[in-house]
Amino acid sequence: MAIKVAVLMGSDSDLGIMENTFKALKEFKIRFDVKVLSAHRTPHQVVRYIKAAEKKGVKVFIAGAGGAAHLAGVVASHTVLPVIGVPIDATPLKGLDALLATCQMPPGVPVATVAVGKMGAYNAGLLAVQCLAIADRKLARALVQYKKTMVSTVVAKDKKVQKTIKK
Ligand code: RP5
Repeated sequence: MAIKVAVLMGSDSDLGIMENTFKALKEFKIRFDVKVLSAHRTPHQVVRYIKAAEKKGVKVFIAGAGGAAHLAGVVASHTVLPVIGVPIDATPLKGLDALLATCQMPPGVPVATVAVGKMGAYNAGLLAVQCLAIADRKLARALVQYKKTMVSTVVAKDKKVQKTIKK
């Protein structure tokens, strides 16, 4: 199966968070590429990577970065493929800096920005799966099943809570 998703991160220090993106992609058996590249420290390599990924058949980019997090925005400026941005809590501003830098894009260059940190990183993977599922019925069915499982999980949690409070 071809690589459909490219996951970029600004530094190796983002890996612990971005592993949550890998988790979501793996749950749906999506093959993905991972690359550490920085919008500020390796600007030319970022552009080269995007072009090579497009040629390889990548359909969605995910970019995680902290601080002045311009990685997702820069990726979006060089492609017409969907770009999902993951703001990472890497500075004393606790991710608020990265959130604003990732989501406050000018009209014409959208970045689908998820929540700061690991919840957002997981959802970025899931959102990429949802993008791919538009043209993949099997994947769409797997997503429907995923939602059903979520329902049963919450129902089971409720049962547990109900038992606990009746004691
Ligand atoms: C950002 O700066 C990276 O995405 C990372 O979140 C943060 C710190 O990078 P390092 O100094 O750990 O390389 O560009």
